[in-house]
Parts: sequence; C-alpha cells; structure tokens
Amino acid sequence: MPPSGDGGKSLRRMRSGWGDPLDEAAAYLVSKATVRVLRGDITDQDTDAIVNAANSSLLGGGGVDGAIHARGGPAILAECRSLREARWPRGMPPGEAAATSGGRLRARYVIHTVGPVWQGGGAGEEEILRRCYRRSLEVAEEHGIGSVAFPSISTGAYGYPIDRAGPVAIATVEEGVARHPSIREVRFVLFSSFDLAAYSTIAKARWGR
Ligand code: AR6
Repeated sequence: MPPSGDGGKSLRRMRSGWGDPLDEAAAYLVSKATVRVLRGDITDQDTDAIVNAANSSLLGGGGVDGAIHARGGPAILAECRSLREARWPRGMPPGEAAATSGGRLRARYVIHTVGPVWQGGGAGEEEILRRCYRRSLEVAEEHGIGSVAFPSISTGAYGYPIDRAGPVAIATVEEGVARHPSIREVRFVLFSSFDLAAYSTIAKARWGR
C-alpha cells in the first residue's frame, strides 16, 4: 500500500521482521516517491533496478559488486564487457552510470556506477559521489525504471566515511525524485546496523516529522 503523507514528511515505520530488533525500516514520502531506508542485502531486492557500487573496469570485484555478479550470473558480466568495448574502452569514469540486465537477480536491471575513492575529502569526492546518485537516477528514468535500490556507494572498500556519504546520498536522491517523477520508489539498502543507523538518522532529520 503506498504510504500517505503530509507533503514530504514522515510516513510510517515498521519492524523489518528479521535481524536485530533495533533495525527499524522507515518509509518517507519525498516529492511523489516513497523512499525507504532499511537493512538488507542489495541482491535480495525486488525493485526494478539495483545499483552496483562497481569499479572502473566494470569486470567485478568484492563487496556489493562481487555479490551482484555472483548471484546475477555471467550475463551481467558479458553485458559489462560490451559496455566497456562500446563506450568506455579505458574504463567507466567515477561518477558515471550505465545499465545492464539483472541476469538471475530479482531486479530486471543493474545500474553500474563507480564511486570516488576517499582521499581525505579534498579531491572532489563529494561531487563525484553526487554524480553517482544523479546519473543512476537519470539512467533509471531513461530505461523506464520505476523503483531503484541503492547500496551505500563508496563507503566500503573505497573508504568514504559513512557520516559524510549519507547526507550526500540522501540530498541527491531528494533532488532526483523531484526531477524524475516516474521514479516512484527508492530504497537505501544498508548492510549493517551501524550503516542503517547512520542513514536513518540523516533521513529522519531531513524528512521526518
Ligand atoms: N548489500 C548491500 N550492501 C552491501 C553488500 C550487499 N550485499 N555488500 C557490501 N555492502 P563496497 P565501494 C555494503 O566495498 O566502497 C568493490 O570491490 C558495504 O558494507 O561494496 O563503493 C568494487 O569492485 C559498504 O557499506 O563498495 C570496487 O572495486 C557498501 O556496501 C570497490 O569495491 C559499499 O561497499 C567499490 O567500493
């Protein structure tokens, strides 16, 4: 049931039903979209698309990237190779995004984006991270995708502090759903209780009552 709201404010809270009882998922109405913040595995999501925190090679890696290729199967990698050949022979630049099919995943599409490697904050990391979210939502709209799940881009192997990445992710998604009303749902899927708490605090402060 779509949540009803009060013009962009908080909607409804529920227990996720598994895991740590403190892992409370929340949903907010932001422009015309429902934005959910929850703990989970990105590869379980049943959104139209899930976003991959990839690297410039587009040929796989660890973390989210490894989980997506392992579960989605070889069709995703084959399409990534084609993307490299057709568009980025020297690798996808950080801040860019492109879609492949979802292979054996529940999601029909994977949107691959490359986050910034954290270098202390003075190397344009914030703008690159903003572009990852912005470009991913643009690519979603181009493919007629109505729902998208994001992991916390760059906050694993790439070392971006989560308390600095979270506000960028949340503010950029807010702009994106206002610009692309065909995107009706966005999920932030956090892998740990710690990461969920970080995003939840920011989302509640921005969108909660
Ligand atoms: N579902 C949701 N979140 C996850 C999952 C999952 N299955 N697995 C990890 N996370 P990372 P990055 C969280 O390292 O920092 C890869 O090797 C994780 O706890 O996946 O952008 C690529 O090939 C962390 O909070 O992505 C690149 O080389 C967040 O997802 C490089 O890592 C992002 O962690 C990209 O690094």
